[in-house]
Amino acid sequence: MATLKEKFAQKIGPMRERVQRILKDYGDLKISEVTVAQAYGGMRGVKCMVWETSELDPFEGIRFRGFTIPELREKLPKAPGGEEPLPEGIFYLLLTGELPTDDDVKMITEEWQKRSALPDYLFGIMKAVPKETHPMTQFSLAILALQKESIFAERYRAGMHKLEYWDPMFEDVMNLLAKLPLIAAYIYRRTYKDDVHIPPDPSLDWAGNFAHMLGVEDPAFKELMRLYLVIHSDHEGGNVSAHTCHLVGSALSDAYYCLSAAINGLAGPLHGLANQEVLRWIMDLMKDLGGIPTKEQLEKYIWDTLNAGKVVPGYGHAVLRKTDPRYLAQREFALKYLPDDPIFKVVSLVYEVAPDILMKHGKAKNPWPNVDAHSGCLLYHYGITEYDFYTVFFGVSRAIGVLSQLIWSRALGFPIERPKSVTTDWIEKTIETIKTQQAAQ
Ligand code: CMX
Repeated sequence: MATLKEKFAQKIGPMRERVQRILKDYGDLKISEVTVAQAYGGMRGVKCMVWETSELDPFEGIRFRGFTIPELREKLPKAPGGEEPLPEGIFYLLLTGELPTDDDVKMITEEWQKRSALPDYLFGIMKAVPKETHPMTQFSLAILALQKESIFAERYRAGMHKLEYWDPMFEDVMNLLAKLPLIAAYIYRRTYKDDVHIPPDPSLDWAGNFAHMLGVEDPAFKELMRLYLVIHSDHEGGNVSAHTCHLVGSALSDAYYCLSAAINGLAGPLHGLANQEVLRWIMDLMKDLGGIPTKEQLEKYIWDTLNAGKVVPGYGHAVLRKTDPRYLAQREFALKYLPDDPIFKVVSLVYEVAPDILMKHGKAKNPWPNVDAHSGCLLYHYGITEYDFYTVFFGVSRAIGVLSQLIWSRALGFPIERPKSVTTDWIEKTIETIKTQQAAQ
């Protein structure tokens, strides 16, 4: 049976030819135009990047290599006795475009176990960081500290042909993904559990072992981890973490630099950090209102949030225009495993009340919940009550998507990214020139 690397290598040649043919025959075809509002407004909707691993439709939500989340939950291999898909499977799918077999997934689990040991010097570096440092900062630092392990950087220094770039990138990505659950669990236990650590269990899959090392042994939490780490893995290329990874990688920075940078972007409250903000907002709300609120109380609370010039965390999206299917998958999980959880009840009540209010408020283009509106309540239910850690889960998962694309970007020889920026002076002059031309017609 072909290994994942052999399987991937077979895909490179035909894909390179496909892209070269498109560029030769249609390189000048326009697929997007940019308005002044887009230049000032975060480049929303400008099609100017290629991302192979997933695609986001505003109304349908995410498809991973063409598969929706319900399809993945059905078709990807599961742990023995489990019902949720294994993250090893989504990595295989994102990288190769094909659904893996049970054996393919088992091979990745074994491979990641072999590569998972953390070097001693990393613990020395981590111990020097104050425990109160935000877990996302610790996570980014740890990834960056491992950069000296980069095989890509070493081979580049030694002199490597461009066509080989993907090979050491693949090795770096495998090594890094293998280590992320250990790094994350180490940060969690060091920060919140008196620095008492739990050794990995080699009989478990990647996500199950992560749950075990965190110290939560409930089998349902292992299932949650599998689902969570699959659904957060990729959300096409334009979001801050994915685009950051892509941009940094385009300078031929190795996977350690790229992922550390992506994690820094994910740590923003308008992106991944929203998951901790949601739980903080809900806990404050329950404290202020003395438990599960009535609809009227909640409506007032949401209006108060908006009138204070703050966002309702977990709601809205730059691309989506309906409820995020990642929210719905987590809601389904909650309905099955924790229907009576009080925080889940509040999350459900917010879902009933907030969209109408956001529509009346009239600002957010999308009044529906995103992935972050739900994840915290599930983690809290299983005892992960430290919200500041929540975005680290997102980061472990997001690494799967952005690093799969990074290997493809090197395999396809994507060049350094360098869009053109303009000044407000230039925009004003351009407006004047266009107005003069129009008047002369
Ligand atoms: N609550 C209040 N106001 C909101 C809002 C929300 N949830 N979502 C958008 N708005 C506001 C924006 O702040 C903006 O206001 P201004 O015109 O005063 O600047 C206006 O509505 C228009 O924004 P938009 O075009 O609808 O949204 P953007 O594409 O600019 O931003 C996002 C998208 C996600 C940053 C925004 O909806 C938001 O801040 N949501 C809350 C934070 C959040 O949940 N982020 C997580 C997103 C998912 C992820 O990446 O993890």
